[in-house]
Amino acid sequence: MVELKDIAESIIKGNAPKVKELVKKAIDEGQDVKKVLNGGLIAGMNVVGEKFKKNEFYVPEVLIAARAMKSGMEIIKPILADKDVRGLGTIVLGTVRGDLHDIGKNLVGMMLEGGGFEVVDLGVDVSPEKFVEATKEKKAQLIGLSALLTTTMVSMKEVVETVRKSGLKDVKIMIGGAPVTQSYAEEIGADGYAPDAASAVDKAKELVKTG
Ligand code: B1M
Repeated sequence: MVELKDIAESIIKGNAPKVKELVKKAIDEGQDVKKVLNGGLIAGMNVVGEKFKKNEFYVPEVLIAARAMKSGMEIIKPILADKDVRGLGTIVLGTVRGDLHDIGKNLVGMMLEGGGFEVVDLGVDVSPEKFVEATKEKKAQLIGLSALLTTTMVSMKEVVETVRKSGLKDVKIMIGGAPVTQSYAEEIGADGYAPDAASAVDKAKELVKTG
């Protein structure tokens, strides 16, 4: 029987082939997919995040761990889709104009997908108009904005204003990123804020429910 802590450990070590092997084995053994996701992949990634915060890990380790997580997600995603635990809603996600940081945004996207959302990732340096366009085209219920620079946080305000003016009425906007806070979300009229990728999934679920 595969131990979920071994999957987490392989994520922390950034061992993508091992993660893939263990996840596949756990699923073949009949272990619950959501438990493998939460207790293995996400648990491992949470430790990586903590280590990064404490300066025990640097960017290369985070990237390697994220790649290992992705290799596990590749196995889990189609099963989650089969089980119809996806379909919670569609979220258009991107890093705002002027900002090229995407590691955190990518993690948020992966967690949201794992949590049951359809994610339309627009990448980095995304203009307010592009967010509006994609939201209309994909009929998304949510927009997720990421910013890592104090100088690009203002772009979030522009997105909120452009979305509100665009006629998109029931779309909720969630924001996040290292310099972003709950009070900033309130200040610019965003509907929600999440401090990390795991909370982003909870917040997205909450926003879709109240929508
Ligand atoms: Co840049 N950078 N960087 N950088 N960089 C920071 C952010 C900085 C704090 C470093 C420092 O000075 N100490 C600083 C910002 C200072 C400030 O504004 N207060 C900074 C700077 C100044 C810059 C440049 C201006 C440097 C220069 O060129 N002079 C430049 C700007 C380029 C640009 O964007 N226009 C720049 C460039 C870069 C690289 C390209 C080299 C690289 C980015 C590579 C990439 O992303 N592909 C980079 C990196 C890697 C960093 C640091 C080291 C790490 C950021 C990261 O990936 N964190 C960062 C310093 C640091 O944070 N210690 C730094 C890991 C990631 C998992 O965390 O992104 O916070 P994070 O995401 C978290 C949460 O914030 C949250 O969930 C994630 C997972 O838990 N979250 C959301 C994020 N988005 C969310 C969205 C949500 C909800 C939650 O809802 C939608």
